[in-house]
Parts: sequence; C-alpha cells; structure tokens
Amino acid sequence: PAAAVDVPALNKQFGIPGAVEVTTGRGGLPIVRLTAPSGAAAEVYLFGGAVNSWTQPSGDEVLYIRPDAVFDRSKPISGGIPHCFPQFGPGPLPQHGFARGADWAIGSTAADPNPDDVEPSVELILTDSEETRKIWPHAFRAAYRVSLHGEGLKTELAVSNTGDAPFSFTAALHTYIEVADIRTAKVSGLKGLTYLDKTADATNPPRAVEARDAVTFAGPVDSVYLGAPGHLELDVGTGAAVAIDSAGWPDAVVWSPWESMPACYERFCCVENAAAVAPVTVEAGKVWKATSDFAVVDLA
Ligand code: TA6
Repeated sequence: PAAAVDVPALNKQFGIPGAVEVTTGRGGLPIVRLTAPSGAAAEVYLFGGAVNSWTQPSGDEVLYIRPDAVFDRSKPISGGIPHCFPQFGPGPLPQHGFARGADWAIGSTAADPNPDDVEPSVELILTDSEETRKIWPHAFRAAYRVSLHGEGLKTELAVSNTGDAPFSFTAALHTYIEVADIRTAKVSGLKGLTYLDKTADATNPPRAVEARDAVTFAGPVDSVYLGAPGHLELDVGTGAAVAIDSAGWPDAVVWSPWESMPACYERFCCVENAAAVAPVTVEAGKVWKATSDFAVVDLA
C-alpha cells in the first residue's frame, strides 16, 4: 500500500524557499529536493531514504539510476545511494536488510541562514515498527542527514539503539556512480588492502590482497575491502573523478555486475562505504555514526 503522505503539507512544514523543497519525483513518490547556491542540487526519496540524484552546476548527473529501476514501492529503487541496513548480506535477513525498501520520514530540514555559506540539508528518520521487528527484533532510530556544501554532497548516518539491550548490524551506502565506460573506470585508494572476492563465492568469499594502484574492470567485480581508508576516488573516465571522503565506515565495496546486466553495466560502478564484515554493536542508549562526503574533482 502507498504511504499516505501529504506532500504539499510537508513542503509547508519543511520547505525552505530556494533551498529545500518537498515535492514528487518519479512514480509520484515524495522527494526532498536540495538546491545549493553553487547550482548543485540533490533529490532524496523518502522511500528508501535514498539520494537518487546529485547534479553539478553544469546539470551533469553524478549518480546512476539503472534502466530497470521501478518507482512504485514494489521493490527498492535500483540506483542512486540505497541503504543496506541492518544487513549488508548475504546473511539470515533479506539481502541488504529492509531500510532501502522502507518509507523514511522527514525529521528536519535546514539551510544555513548565512548567505555566504548556505548548506541546504534534510534529515530523514527510520524507526523500528511492527514490520521491522518481525525481521530484526530491535528498537532503533536511524537518522540520515543529506546536505549540499558548495558543489559537494555530504551524508551522515546515525543509528541509535533505543531499546534496552545491545544490537549488532552491518550496513552500506550502496552508491551507484555514472561512468563514461566501465572499461576505463578506475578506483584508487585500495592498494595493499585485504579484500573478500564475492564473485568467487558470495557466502564464503576467498581473501586476496589488492596489488593494483587502481582497481580496473574487465569482468564482474564484487569485492569487499577491509579497513578501507577515508579517501577513495573513482575516475569516471571523463577527465573527472568522484572523491569519497568518509569517517566511521570501516570497509569499502566495489561492484560491477558486468554482462549479467547487459543493458547498463557499462555506465555505472558502485563504490560503497560499508560496515560489511565485522558487525557494528551498539549498546542500549548509544549511537553509532558515520559520514561520507562526495565531491567531483577535475583530473585535468
Ligand atoms: O553491494 C554489492 C552487492 O551487494 C552485490 O553483491 C550485488 O548483489 C549487488 O549489491 C546488488 O545490488 P542491487 O542494487 O541490485 O540490490
């Protein structure tokens, strides 16, 4: 069933002229559109709490939405920045958990009143419900703040344990980034790290050590890098790279489905901040936080 959301009422409550607008996106789904003074913009779907678009002042889209994505809430949107929570997968819960298929609520919006440093932002909230407790029996509050700073996109995920016993989860920001051609895309920052090669065996992946300065693609890639650094770059093959600066996310995932997705694999690469391997434990009353900031950098 469609979530009953009164979009005009939400815009009245949370809209900030010129900076934050609650409106409808594809499939009529409610979105929050952020617009920065730089001309950068972002769209965040309440369904999945997912950033689905981040454009540069030129209008160029940085993220990628797969052509098979559906916007009817029948399944998670394939593309943008979906959440994997409370399970990265595979594991006992549904693959990727439930957050990317759940309706998040708007907690707050802001736009710094200093006209020199306007930073439009929205905080989306997901809390446990009867439905989530059937899948994962814990009381939690996830708060996901998305903001634009200059031309960049910033995110912060905070997971609070609102129950009275510890819980553990794995998670990721399953970021889809558009590339000119996957064959010329390169991910740097991972050399020397141990990774789990999920293409060999998804449930029992063998370990290997990354020997390359930059990860390149000539076939399917599904690698979970352990202890990833706070700075990664994806050279998208247009003379620009997407820099990802994170804190609190211990792992990184690089995924290309290659020819199993013939219609689109050439046009995207997933570079994901994750807590994918060692589960994060949050004590009762405590909160876990991680940030991930994205910027387009000129390689010329
Ligand atoms: O993050 C990588 C991964 O977990 C892969 O193992 C692959 O299953 C993929 O995500 C699926 O992504 P999708 O957006 O189609 O659910």
